[in-house]
Amino acid sequence: MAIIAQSRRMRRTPFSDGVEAAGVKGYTVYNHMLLPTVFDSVVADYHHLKSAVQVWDVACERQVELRGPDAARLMQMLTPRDLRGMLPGQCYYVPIVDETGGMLNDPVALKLSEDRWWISIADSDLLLWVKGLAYGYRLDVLVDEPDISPLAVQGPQADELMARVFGDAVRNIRFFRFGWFDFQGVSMAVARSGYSKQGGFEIYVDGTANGMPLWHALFEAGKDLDVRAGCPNLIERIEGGLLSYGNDMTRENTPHEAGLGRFCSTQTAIGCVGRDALLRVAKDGPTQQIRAISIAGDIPPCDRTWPLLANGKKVGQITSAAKSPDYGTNVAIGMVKMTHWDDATVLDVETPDGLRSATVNEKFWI
Ligand code: THG
Repeated sequence: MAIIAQSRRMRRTPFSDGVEAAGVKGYTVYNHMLLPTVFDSVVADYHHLKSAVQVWDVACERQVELRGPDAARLMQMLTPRDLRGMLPGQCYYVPIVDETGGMLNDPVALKLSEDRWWISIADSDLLLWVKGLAYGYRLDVLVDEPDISPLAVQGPQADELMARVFGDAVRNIRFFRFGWFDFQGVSMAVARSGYSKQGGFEIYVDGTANGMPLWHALFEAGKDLDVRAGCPNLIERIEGGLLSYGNDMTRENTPHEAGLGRFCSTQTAIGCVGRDALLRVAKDGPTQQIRAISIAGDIPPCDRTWPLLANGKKVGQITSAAKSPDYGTNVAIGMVKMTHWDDATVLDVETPDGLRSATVNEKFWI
């Protein structure tokens, strides 16, 4: 592919200078912002992520902030996950749906207080939908995108590196919880979360100007830990079953089809705009659903959907795929019709390079 042009619409991040100095080799665009995809090679990055610690510029995980007396009400309008038990300091993975039950995003929500929330969004313009609801329902809430940029620290040595910069108390942060930690006089939310299964943290860096000082502090503190710049890794996230909105599911899919039924409590999520639609489809259950799939042989990069076939008839599609060094096969994510979604079902997949054998392989994600 030819080089993609740089411009203001493709926003840089507070960490872009550090990312470039670290030798970034590829980018994607996510929420109209640069997101690194490779530093050394995807395979070398993968092995390093699983054995050391990486600092990731995930500023493209933009925050939609809700502030005001109606913030909690608006938040519940967005998601079929029941938020009544959620406490300040918690993060929830929340499917966001429209009035048809179609997925608009799959963010992490942070409850800062009853009347202040951050929605850490995946790649869709959720701000517009949220602003529209707030305006249309005349809610008493401010909706905007604050100058907050997540920086992830991921990998087996993440606790050690974070403790050196923020103090030993970060070790006590529990999974999907956050606390407030000081960096050079600025208080920042630090959560135990991140788009990998290797463990780690996300620092919600407050203020563009604080980005590079924190970047440098992490690299200075982690020299002997072999800390490197990294990024969400395609292979590792497929192995771990972490979904990518826009790739693995879109507005065409319900949360149940996306395998996110466990994050829905539609019956009690009173006020969710997609509630009626989801109650209807949740009753019988989905007729297609996301599955882990292994693919034999050599495959090209997956830059489009690949049809899944049974006896030549389409029964689904592959939405993400990559060769896994540790699993010794190509790992993939696909949407499969219920007639063919049972574990160990063997199908054909039509890649741009020809037919390959594909097997539904539930054990990847267990
Ligand atoms: N962190 C933050 N914001 C984000 C992401 C993130 N915004 C964009 C994108 N990632 C949103 N998508 C996901 C997908 C998966 C997870 C988080 C965000 C995730 N899932 C865990 C899992 O499935 O194992 C845990 C879910 C749970 O148990 O609650 O972490 O990564 N800030």
